[in-house]
Amino acid sequence: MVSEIIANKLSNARHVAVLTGAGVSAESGVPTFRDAGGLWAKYDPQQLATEAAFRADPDLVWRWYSWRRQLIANVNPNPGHFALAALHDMFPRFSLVTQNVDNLHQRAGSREVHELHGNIERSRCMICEAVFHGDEAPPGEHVLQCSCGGAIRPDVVWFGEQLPEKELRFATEAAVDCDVFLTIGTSGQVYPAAQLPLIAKQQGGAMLIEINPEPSALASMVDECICSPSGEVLPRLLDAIKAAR
Ligand code: BJW
Ligand code: ZN
Repeated sequence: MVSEIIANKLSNARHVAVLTGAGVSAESGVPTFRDAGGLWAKYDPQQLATEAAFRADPDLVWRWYSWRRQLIANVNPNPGHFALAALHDMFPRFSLVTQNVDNLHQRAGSREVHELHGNIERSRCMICEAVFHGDEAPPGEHVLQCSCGGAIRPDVVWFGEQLPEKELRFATEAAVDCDVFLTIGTSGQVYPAAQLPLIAKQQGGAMLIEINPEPSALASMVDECICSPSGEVLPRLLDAIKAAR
């Protein structure tokens, strides 16, 4: 499953950068977006994941995010998350960038997680930008109001919104600097995150490795694909790197 080429390249790497997507949490029981049976097969992103949708029907959007927050609170990190946390200390530099909002990397022990699309446990006021953590803005049927009168929204990045500038800058710089870039469990369809593997390869000359049971939009540009679930691949990758040293 993990070839000698990949194990050797990784065991000698100076800087490994990782981009994760919803697929890394699939084996924890968190639905992905674009797979058959994924969230966007059942729900319309235009009605749930845009600012216009929230303004049109804040309760609907709040309820949907409340349901997802509760689902996520009741699952656990899987062996893929734990292996990524263990990989952190194995290289001179290791950068973990995620599109996920589910906190599962942090719960598995990853210390520095760069979240491109926010975090579902956080909420923020539409007017004064006050931030609320966890049960400071608990899940429920109706959208909550800030003391300033503004509606409180999930602190995630919806379509048409800018990604957090600092995190995107970090991710871009890591892509340029790394010598191995791992793209794991993402369909590679959402920009600007999907640009990062290309930047790593074209600007940084990195080796691009994908871990995904299905070919993604990035498949034609990757150097190696390990085409199996990340919860199975990542623990083996960790063992293979240890064995190659
Ligand atoms: C497994 C597995 C297992 C299964 N193991 N793998 C350039 C070109 C075209 C469009 C655009 C462009 N630039 C910008 C856009 C527009 C838009 C966009 O990209 N649209 C495309 C969809 C067409 N982008 C944006 O709007 C972004 N903002 C932006 O660009 O702002 C610029 C701007 C400029 C000027 C003014 C204003 C703005 C924002 C994007 C925000 C995305 N938000 C979401 C929701 C977050 C909150 C929430 O969770 O509700 O983020 S959408 C959703 O998609 C979520 C994800 O993070 C994101 C990516 O999905 P991901 O992670 O790849 O999941 P899936 O489901 O797609 O794939 C799962 C994969 O896992 C599959 O491949 C499976 O095979 C695999 N898998 N089991 C490993 N066990
Ligand atoms: Zn406020």
